Amino acid sequence: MRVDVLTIFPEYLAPLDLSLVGKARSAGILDVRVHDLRDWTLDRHRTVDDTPFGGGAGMVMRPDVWGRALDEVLGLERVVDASAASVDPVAAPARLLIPTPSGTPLDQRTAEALARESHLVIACGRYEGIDARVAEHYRRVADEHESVSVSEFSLGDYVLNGGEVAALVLIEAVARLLPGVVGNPRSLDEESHGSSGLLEYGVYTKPPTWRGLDVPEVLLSGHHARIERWRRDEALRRTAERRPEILERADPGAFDPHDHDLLSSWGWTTGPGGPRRPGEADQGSSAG
Ligand code: JEE
Repeated sequence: MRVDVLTIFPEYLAPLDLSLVGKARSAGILDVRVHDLRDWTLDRHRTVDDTPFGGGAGMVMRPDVWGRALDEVLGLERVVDASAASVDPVAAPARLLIPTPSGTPLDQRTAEALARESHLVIACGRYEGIDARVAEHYRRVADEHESVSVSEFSLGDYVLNGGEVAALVLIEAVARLLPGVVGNPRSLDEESHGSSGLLEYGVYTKPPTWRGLDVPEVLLSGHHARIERWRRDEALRRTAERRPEILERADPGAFDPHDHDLLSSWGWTTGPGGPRRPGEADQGSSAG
């Protein structure tokens, strides 16, 4: 997989040389190239930003600089040449990914989809973000040529100073899914089979007693079925406490009778519509 990152702070991406991502890169599974956006400026001061139309605080990144950079990195100059010569577009479409606080939250499903792509381009903005016409333009290019697709994504509901951390997060989430990257090939399999969308149960190792805290006895018992049930209970308990919306959106058929008993003991109601948390008014689906 090829990943291009465009940023005014290339050194911010230095962690990509380390650990898992670094190994994937040396193994030739992942080819990450970090580009300095200022290489596509034309003025003596290498300007990438300007004041916002309509007023307001801060600066906005200019679309002309981003356009020159993205056309080149997305290989769009080549695509125009190809269509002029009536030759089939060359490679699979590149995916243009734009981190922004107003994007769709990144999730595992998206990471899995991106891991099947051959070329990602991540456009890291700074200041108050990138002129909105950049995403709009490349969406139009996508509609006309199918040589690119555009996704604006977010890491969550908090404000960062730029898209670089989001690029690091996205690359790590995707890189660990690439075939041949994870040392233990069973671990990804267990990841997709084990969870069922619930939060993970707690994990323990030696010593069996540490600072007065014991590893749950069932985990030392060697009784496989009881261990599996305990882990399921723990996953349910954590999910109910920390992320109740996950249980409420889950497939109602995903819960066994023991799950129902547990949820009831915590004050949840379990009906044909799936689990409902305690103290929540019925949101109802009928118009009345
Ligand atoms: C990309 C620039 C900084 C700061 C103003 C803030 C007003 C942009 N989950 C995520 N949080 N933040 C980002 C992210 C931040 C970025 C850029 C991603 C490029 N910035 C910036 C302030 C503002 N707005 C929200 O309320 C409205 C805009 C991100 C991701 N991914």
